[in-house]
Amino acid sequence: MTTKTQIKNFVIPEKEYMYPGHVACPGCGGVLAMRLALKALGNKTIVVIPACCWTIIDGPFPMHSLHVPVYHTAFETAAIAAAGIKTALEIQGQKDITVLAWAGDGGTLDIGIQALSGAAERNDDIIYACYDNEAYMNTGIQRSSATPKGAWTTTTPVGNPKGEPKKNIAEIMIAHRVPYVATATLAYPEDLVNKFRKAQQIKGTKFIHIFAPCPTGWKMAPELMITICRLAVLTNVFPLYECENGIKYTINVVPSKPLPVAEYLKLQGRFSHLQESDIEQIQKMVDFEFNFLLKKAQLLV
Ligand SMILES: Cc1ncc(C[n+]2csc(CCOP(=O)(O)OP(=O)(O)O)c2C)c(N)n1
Ligand code: SF4
Repeated sequence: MTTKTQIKNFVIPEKEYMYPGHVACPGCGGVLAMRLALKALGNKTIVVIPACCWTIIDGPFPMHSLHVPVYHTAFETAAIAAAGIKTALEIQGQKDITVLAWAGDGGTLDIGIQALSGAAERNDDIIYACYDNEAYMNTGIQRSSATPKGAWTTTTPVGNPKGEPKKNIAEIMIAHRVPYVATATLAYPEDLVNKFRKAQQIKGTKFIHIFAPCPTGWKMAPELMITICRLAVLTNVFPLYECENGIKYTINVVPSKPLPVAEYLKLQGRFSHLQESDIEQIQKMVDFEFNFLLKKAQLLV
């Protein structure tokens, strides 16, 4: 296992490929995620967006907030549409264009998973990024398979919160043995930019899972977005790591003394109904998953 906590002398690229004037809610994690991803990838990028908040955020046609071409596609088709575009570009001899599929957690972990799995099995040459806000936000905060156990959503109301744990999409993609899978979040922007740059250099299917809070759906103060991203990492709720070819793990941040999960939960109204015993149960689950990740990462030292 290798770990790294800092990327020395790394500067976030100044050039912007996203304009102000988009129509996201204040403090939307998905917006900063796209802004950073494009800073990493540059203007020779085509973005494929299925139905999700980003369909709206980009702006009503013919206006749009990105400085690169965008192809809007159906909810379940991000991976296959991106793969088709990449293949067509290659047939035309345009080999230097990155095709980025950019989908929410519903479009990835639920409805898009079969197209994504197909692309991964064929090792289609795309970057697939899932900005994960842990629910179907665009249609009104319904639970998805990325919603964590215990969270309030409009379909898992207080009194009947979600009983199932969050689906582990990074590990599902790692099991496909694709060349590159990584997790990222906005409180570690150098790490996020670095991972997109690395993915761009690798041929085949690359998958990046971005933890991207939604202040509206999480009932949290918009200005806490970065704080919550950092707490997710420092409590081990959302570990930052990479896996190459399904076997070589690198954990990017290993907190020497992880913070209690309660620190992360208490800032979000979607967890305000939880009892002490629920929080203890979540803490146990988080500890188990992080130890399991550490063990997997130690398998091939
Ligand atoms: C086949 C199909 N079913 C349902 C919808 C309605 N729909 C549009 S966006 C959306 C939610 C997307 O959720 P997610 O992928 O998590 O992205 P977010 O909105 O959270 O950014 C749904 C259910 C659709 N467009 N197509
Ligand atoms: S509902 Fe959430 S994910 Fe959608 S634009 Fe607003 S903050 Fe972003």
